[in-house]
Amino acid sequence: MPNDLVSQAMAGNARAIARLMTLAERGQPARALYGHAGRAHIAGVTGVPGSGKSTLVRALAGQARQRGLRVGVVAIDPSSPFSGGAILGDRIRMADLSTDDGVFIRSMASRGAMGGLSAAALDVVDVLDAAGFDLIMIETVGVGQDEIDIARAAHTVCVVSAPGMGDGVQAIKSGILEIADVHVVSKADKPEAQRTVSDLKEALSLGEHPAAGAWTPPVLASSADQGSGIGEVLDAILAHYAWLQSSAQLAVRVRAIAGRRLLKVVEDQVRNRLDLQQARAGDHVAQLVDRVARHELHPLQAAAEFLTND
Ligand SMILES: Nc1nc2c(ncn2[C@@H]2O[C@H](COP(=O)(O)OP(=O)(O)O)[C@@H](O)[C@H]2O)c(=O)[nH]1
Ligand SMILES: [Mg+2]
Repeated sequence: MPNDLVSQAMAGNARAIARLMTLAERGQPARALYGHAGRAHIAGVTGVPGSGKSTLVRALAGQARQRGLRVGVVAIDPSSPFSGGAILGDRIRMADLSTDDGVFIRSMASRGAMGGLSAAALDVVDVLDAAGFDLIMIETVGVGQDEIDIARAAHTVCVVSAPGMGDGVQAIKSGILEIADVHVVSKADKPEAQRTVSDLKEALSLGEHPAAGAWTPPVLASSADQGSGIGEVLDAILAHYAWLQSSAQLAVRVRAIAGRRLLKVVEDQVRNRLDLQQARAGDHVAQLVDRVARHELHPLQAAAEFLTND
């Protein structure tokens, strides 16, 4: 059955795509799908809540469609669902996006994903990837380890900073500045935007300088309200991917992402096994815990026993 769904999804069937996403969210990704994923360009869009991520992603999706790209969006931000409204200042309206089969938008709740949020989110992205979408954007807040892990699983990370959200640049405080391949100052129609651009550039100039031949993350300003700068942001996202490909860094990054993804799944599984079994008194894990508590076993010895015998 899942194999039928996979071939239907690969043929572009939206219901099959949605069904496979639901399975992925439940911690039951269709394994047959994975071998067909790995072709899309995945871009993470992150920043603090309210920084304008959803609005930017929507505008970028419209822009990418105009360029003929098939676009997938996975939004892990239940506070701003992708429904209704127009992309102000843009010729493409939301209604056009929602009836366009070259765009697939999925919102995911950030809580309740079985088997861990980041595993589920990446399995959902795989569905769009296998279904042949060219550019897949993941919107995720840049607060919390799970969310940051998801952003870092993208080939290109775009960090959004909004002007006028208190002093300084929020991305600096939340520690996500260094994962950016592209910086976007959103809401450039606001008078404080220029200040945010210069603060951000200053903060970046204080950090480590990219080595020769390395990618230098650009700082771009965009206004979804005025429709300005959106094309430039998309250009930068695509240029970053082109740079990854031409510099052979793509394989390096893909391997690093795969390693982190595997580690996360192993961690989730170990944690689940420990949790599940601790519920039952007297079982092997509970006994190991008791023996560690009584100082009969060092935690290293108990861990070795757990990993080999459980
Ligand atoms: N002035 C202005 N407001 C914007 C712009 N983009 C988004 N906003 C507003 O900022 C708020 C948060 O936007 P949203 O995209 O939901 O942010 P998210 O929480 O990061 O996804 C909303 O009230 C938007 O209308 C923009 O380009 N200019
Ligand atoms: Mg949002």
